[in-house]
Amino acid sequence: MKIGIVCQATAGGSGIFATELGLALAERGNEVHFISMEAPFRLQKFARNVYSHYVDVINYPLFKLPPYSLALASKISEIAEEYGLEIIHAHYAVPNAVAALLARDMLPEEKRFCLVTTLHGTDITLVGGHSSFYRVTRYAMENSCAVTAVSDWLNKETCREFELSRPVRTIYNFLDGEKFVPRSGNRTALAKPDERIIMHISNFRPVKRVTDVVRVFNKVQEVLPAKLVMVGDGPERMAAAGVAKQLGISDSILYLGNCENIEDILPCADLVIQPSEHESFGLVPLEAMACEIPVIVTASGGVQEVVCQGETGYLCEVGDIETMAFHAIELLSNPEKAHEMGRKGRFHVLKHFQKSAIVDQYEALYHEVSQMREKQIKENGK
Ligand code: GMT
Repeated sequence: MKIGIVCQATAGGSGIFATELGLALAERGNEVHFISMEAPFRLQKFARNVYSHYVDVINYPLFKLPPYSLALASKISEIAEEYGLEIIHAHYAVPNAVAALLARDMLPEEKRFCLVTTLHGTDITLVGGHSSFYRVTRYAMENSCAVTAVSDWLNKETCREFELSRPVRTIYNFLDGEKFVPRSGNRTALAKPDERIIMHISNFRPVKRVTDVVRVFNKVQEVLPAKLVMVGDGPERMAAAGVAKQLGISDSILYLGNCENIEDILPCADLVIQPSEHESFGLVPLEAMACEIPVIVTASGGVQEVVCQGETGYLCEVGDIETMAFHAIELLSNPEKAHEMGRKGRFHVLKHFQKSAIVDQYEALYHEVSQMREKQIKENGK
């Protein structure tokens, strides 16, 4: 099929997942066109059947903010027409799905594509729920050919918050189990031989509660030698650094910034911690589990469908520093237990979040919506 993937280019789970999905679809022989502001984070330079198109936004002085959504809509429409795209798969409702709807309406009837919208989390919980975006988010969902959510939790949240007249389907995110594998990483580049490594990976937005990471780490390093490795960047990085300074532990923390080769860094960790306010899925814990690393996450959102309590990691209450630190110390001082949990984690990931099974679900959905559209065209022509 000819498929357009519209996604965020910045380092964030939705763009990363959209990139992995697009590459997987291209490997299966589909023609995949990425449409985004710039090269999506983690998109390789060249891959067979993959094309990239970037949106031009002019910054005319009359505008306080350049209208990116309109330029995106024009680009989607242009590419869909030029390449005869059958499907546009928008990741993140605003502005991607909304722009795709406008793009579809700009095309003549016979050239219109089917729009599949995948909700990733903050597009519903933080952005879509806000009064400035509520109506437009709802409109995008009601007018897509199909809407999917990355967890049952997000599915339910969406239906509750938006009272949609149509069902949302859950399709979990997947992970490439051959890319994320347990192996001995280059630990010496990150810590001394006797230090245990706690890792946090995120885009350092307020929802990630990165200062909790530092506070948990502080309690751990009081008990055993440890290093905190922070991967990623974002608005809360300075807050994390500030708390570390107050606690006098700045020297025990490494900030690596954004890294594309997470699969090389993750295996160096002994434990991954993600103490988010909520997490609609949790790609990072999934990646960690695939590398056989136990995880500590918060029992809030769809991540509860990803991590099994006491089996593949620990789910703690949001903000419960004491319990998170307790489990971190327990795991770091008992490598056998941590290893057993890690092993179960990888097994769980390969069983429930396997790439091929989930790409099958998306392909089946594309075929289903295409057939529905053909049927509709025939009926209209009668
Ligand atoms: O907030 C982020 O971490 C980025 C955000 C995004 O849309 O880029 O991530 C969301 O989508 C990911 C991929 O589906 C999920 O794994 C994350 O759980 C989700 N983030 C939140 O719900 C906070």
